[in-house]
Amino acid sequence: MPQCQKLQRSFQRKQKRKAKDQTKLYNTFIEKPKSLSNKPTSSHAYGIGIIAMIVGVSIGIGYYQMYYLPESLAKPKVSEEILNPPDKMEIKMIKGSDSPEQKDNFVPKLVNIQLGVDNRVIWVNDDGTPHTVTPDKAAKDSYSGEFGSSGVVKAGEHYEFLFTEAAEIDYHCEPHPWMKGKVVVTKQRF
Ligand SMILES: [Cu+2]
Repeated sequence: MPQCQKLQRSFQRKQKRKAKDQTKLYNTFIEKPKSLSNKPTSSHAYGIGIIAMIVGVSIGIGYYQMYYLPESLAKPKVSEEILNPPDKMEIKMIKGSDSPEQKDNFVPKLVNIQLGVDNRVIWVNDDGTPHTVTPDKAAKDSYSGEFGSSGVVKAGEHYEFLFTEAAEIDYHCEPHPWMKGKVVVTKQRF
């Protein structure tokens, strides 16, 4: 009989263990939906990521539109009569300008021009040597940009600049610093 009891107890222990294992197994199945229900938190984090990205992109676009675009594209509104003045001013780099002995080079040396009248200025190289039109100190027109020839103006060629605002510019020729001139731009007098 005690043998029988022993067997019974061992059987009961086994049964208990089995039940325990089953609940464990059951719990892992129960756990699964739990871990699935964790998904919303991860998709929540995903959502935050997307929002952060959208905010970042719109800040970028805002910056582009507010600061970058106006810098690069916005040209000031210039009246039609200034964009297409009826007259132009011609300045000649006369023959022999490359000689420091020669008094005249940029002719006329001083020009007074008026916006809406003759604010288009053309430097014509009538000399046999290349020259430049270089401002003594950097000068910029808000519409036309930096003033001055980029590189040399070869013999027979010209440099043109449209002034759209009042300015006073002293300029010279880079290879021949004795060649000097001045442009004074004023608003139209009525
Ligand atoms: Cu020169």
